[in-house]
Amino acid sequence: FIYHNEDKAQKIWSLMQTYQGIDQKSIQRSIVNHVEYTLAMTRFNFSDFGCYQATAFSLRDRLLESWNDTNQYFTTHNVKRVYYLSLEFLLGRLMQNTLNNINMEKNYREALMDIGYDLERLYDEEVDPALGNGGLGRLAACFLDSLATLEVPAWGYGIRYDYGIFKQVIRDGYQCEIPDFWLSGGNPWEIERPEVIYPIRFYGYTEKYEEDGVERAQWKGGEIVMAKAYDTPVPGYNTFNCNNLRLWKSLPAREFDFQSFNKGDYLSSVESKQRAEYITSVLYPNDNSEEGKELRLKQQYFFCSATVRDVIRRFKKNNSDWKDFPNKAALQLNDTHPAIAAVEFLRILIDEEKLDWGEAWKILHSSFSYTNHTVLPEALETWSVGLINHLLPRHMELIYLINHFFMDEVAKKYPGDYQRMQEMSLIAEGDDKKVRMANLCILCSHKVNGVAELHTKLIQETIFKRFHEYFPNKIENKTNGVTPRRWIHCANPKLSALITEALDDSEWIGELERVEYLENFAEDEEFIQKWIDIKKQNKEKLAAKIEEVVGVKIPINALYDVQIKRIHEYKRQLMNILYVIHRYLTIKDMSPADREKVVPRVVIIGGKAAPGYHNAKAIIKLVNGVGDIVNNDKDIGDTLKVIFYPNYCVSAAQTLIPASELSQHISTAGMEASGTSNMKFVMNGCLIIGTMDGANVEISEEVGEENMFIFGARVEEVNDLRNRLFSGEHKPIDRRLQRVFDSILSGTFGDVSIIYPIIHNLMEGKDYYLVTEDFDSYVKAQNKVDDTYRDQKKWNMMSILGVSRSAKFSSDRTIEEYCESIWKVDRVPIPTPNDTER
Ligand code: GL9
Repeated sequence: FIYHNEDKAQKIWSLMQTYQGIDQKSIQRSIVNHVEYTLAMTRFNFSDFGCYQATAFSLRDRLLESWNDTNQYFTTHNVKRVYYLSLEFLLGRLMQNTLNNINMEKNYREALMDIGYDLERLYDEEVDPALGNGGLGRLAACFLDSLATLEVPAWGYGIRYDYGIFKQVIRDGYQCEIPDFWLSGGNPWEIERPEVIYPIRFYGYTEKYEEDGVERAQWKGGEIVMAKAYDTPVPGYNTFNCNNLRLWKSLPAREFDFQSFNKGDYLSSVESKQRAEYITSVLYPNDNSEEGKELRLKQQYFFCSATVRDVIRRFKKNNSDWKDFPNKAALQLNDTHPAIAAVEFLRILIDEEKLDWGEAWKILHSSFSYTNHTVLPEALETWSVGLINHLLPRHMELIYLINHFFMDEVAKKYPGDYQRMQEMSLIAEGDDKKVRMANLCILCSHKVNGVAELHTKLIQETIFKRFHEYFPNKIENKTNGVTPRRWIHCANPKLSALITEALDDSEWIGELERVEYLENFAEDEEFIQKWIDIKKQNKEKLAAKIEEVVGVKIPINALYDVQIKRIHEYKRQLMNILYVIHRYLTIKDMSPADREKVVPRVVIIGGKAAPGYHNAKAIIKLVNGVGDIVNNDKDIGDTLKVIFYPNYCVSAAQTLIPASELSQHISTAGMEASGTSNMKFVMNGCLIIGTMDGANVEISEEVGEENMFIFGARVEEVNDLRNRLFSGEHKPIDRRLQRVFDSILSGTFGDVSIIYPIIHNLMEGKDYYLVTEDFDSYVKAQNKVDDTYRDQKKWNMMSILGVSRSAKFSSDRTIEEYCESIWKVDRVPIPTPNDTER
C-alpha cells in the first residue's frame, strides 16, 4: 500500500473494520458471509464441508489481524528473527489448534451450534496437510507452535508440495501408495502472495571478470524458474503474536522460449515451461534415507535460494550494514536438506553484494546453525560433484573454495595427518566424487546440535568425532520436545479438562512445568477413577474408529498396546510382531481356565513404509497376516487382537495416543536419535516399553525407571553383540523364537515368500538390529507389563506420575534453549488491541 497523503491514509484506516468482534452474532455473520461471498454457496443450504471452509476463512480473517500487526511491529522495531528452514512441515489439521490457541473454541462451538452445525464434525472435514514424512517434519511443526507461543519473532520456510506424503491403503495385506493431492478442496488457511516472487536459476555457467582490480565471478545462463510465496499464519497460544510459515511453489518464468517459438513450435515451448511446476510437485517419501535424485537437489536449491533472497530483502528494508546481519537473523538448518542455503548466501554476499571472503564467511558463520537428526549412514546426504557442477556450477566452485581454505587450516593444525584431512574434507574422494553435506553444514554453522543427550554424545564420538575435536564448543545438545497444545489439550480434551480441574487453572497449557502438581493426586482414589474413566472413553472412541476403518471389533477392557511410527528395521516392528506370535502360540497352548487369567491385549501397529523399502513392506504384510489369523481364532477369543492401523498420520495419532495404555519405543540402542511420540504418549498417561535409546533415556530420568518397562542391550554393548552375531559366535536361537519362526515359515500367517529372506537371515545370525539378541529381555519386560496391568491402582499411579513428570518434553523448553544458546533472540510480545478496538 502506498499512502499518497496522510488524509487518504486516515480515510482508508477508518474504512477498515479493524478487529472482528468475538460475540456470537459477529462470528456467525463472518461465517455466513464467507459462505455467500467467498464460497458462492447458498447460505440457506450448505454442507458440513462448506461450513468447515467458511469457518476456516472466518478464522483466517482473525489471524490476519494479529499476523499483520505482528509483522508490522517486528519490522518497525527491527527485531532479530529466527528462520527455520525445513523441507518438511507436518502440520496436521489446523482448525482445532487455531481455535484453541486464540481461545475461541467455546465461542465458535456455540455460535455454530446455534445455526445447526457441530464443531467436532467440522474438524473431521479438514484434510491433513501432510508435508512431511514423520518425526523430523512434525518436530518443525511443534517448534512453530512453541515459537509463536513464546512470542519469538520467527518464520518457518519450506516447500508447498502439491502432493504430501502418500496415503497408505492396505490391499490383501500389502501396502499400496495413493497420491495425496491435498489441495483439491482448496486450502482456506493460506494466503497466496503473487507479489512475493523470485527468479531462481539452474544450470548455466560462471563468468569471471575484473572489477577495481578484484577478480569476481558471476553465474549466468541456464534456466529460470519462479518461486512464489504462500503464507500460513501461525498463532501462538494465549498471545496476540502470530508468526508466519512461508512455503514456496515453483512456476514457469514469464519470458517465452523464443527458440521454439520462432521454429513455430508453440506447444513444445509451453511444455518446457510446464516442467518448472514439477519442482515443487511432490514430497520425497523417504524416512532416514536419501535418494540422490536430481529433482530432489533442485527442490532443495529452489527453496533455499528463494528463502535466502527473502530473508536478505527483509534485512535490507531496515538495515544497511552487513555486519548487523547476525544480529537480525538466525537461520536454522533442519537437517542437511537445506544445506545449500549456506552456499547460496555466501554466493550472494560475494558475487552480488561484493563483500570480501573473510567478511562474508564471518556473517554466514555467525548466522547459520544446523541440527542433525540421525546417525544412520544411509541418511547422511552426499551429492555428486558432477551433479552439483551441472545444476549449480558457481556453488560447486564455492564449495571447493570453502574446502580449500578449511583443509589449509586442518593441515596447519595437524601437519601430515592426511587421514584426518580426508575424514574432514567436504569432498569424499573416489571414482564418483561426492560432497558431504553434513560436513558442509558443520563448517558453515556456529552451532550444531543433536536432538537428545545420547544422540548428541554419539555424534560427538562417532560420525562427527573429528569436528568435535576441532571445534570443541560447536556441537551441543537440544533434546526434542512436543507441543502440549496439540498433543494434550487438543488431542485429549477430557484429560486436559481434568488437569485444569485438579490444578484449578489452565495456565499449565502454556507452562507445562505446572503439571508437576498432579503428583499429589497419584494416590487419590477419586482422581484415579476419573483418570481411568477418561482413558476408557478414549479407548471407546478408538475402538469405534478401528471398527470403521479396519472392520475388526476390539474389546474395551483389554490393554491397548500401540506402536505407531514409520516402519523401519531399526525401529523393530518385527520384534513386536514376533512377540505377538509367541503370545498367540502361548495362549493357544493354554487350557480354557488358564486363558481366563491372561491379560487381554489389543496390539495396534501403524506406520508407512518408504515405497521402495522392501523389508519394511514385508513387515507390514506379516502384521496383517498375523491379524487375519489371530482375530478370527475362536479359541483365543478376545484375549488377543492384532490391528494394523492404515494410513498413520497426525490426525490418526491424535486419536490413537490418548487411547493407548502401553506404547512401544523399542529401537536398537543407539539408532533412534530421539523419538518424539514417546513424549506424546507419556503426556497422555501411557506407559512405555522401550530400550535405552534416544529420548527414552531422558524420559526414564524424569519419570523414573521404575515407572517404565526398560529392556534390551545398552548402546555400549551393541557393537560387540553385533560382531559376535555376524562372526557366528552367537548363542543358539531362543527356543520360543525358533517356534515363532517355524510357524511363520510353515505358512500359518500367509504367504511366506516375502518374509522368508528376513527370517532366514535372523536364523543365520545376520541380525544387524539385534532382534534375536534382545528377544528374551523383551519377553521378560512384556511379562512385567502384564503383571503390572493386573494391579490397576499401581498402573494408574505410574500413568499419573508419567504425566506429572513430563514437563521437560514440552517443545517450549526446547525452543527456550535454542533461543538462549544458539539463536540469541528475545521474546517480543505484540501489544494486544483492547476490547474497544474490536
Ligand atoms: C528423525 C529421527 O529418526 C527421530 O528419532 C527424531 O525424533 C526426529 C526429530 O529429531 O528426526 N530423523 C529422521 O530422518 N526422521 C526422524 O524422525 N525421519 C522422519 O522424519 C521420517
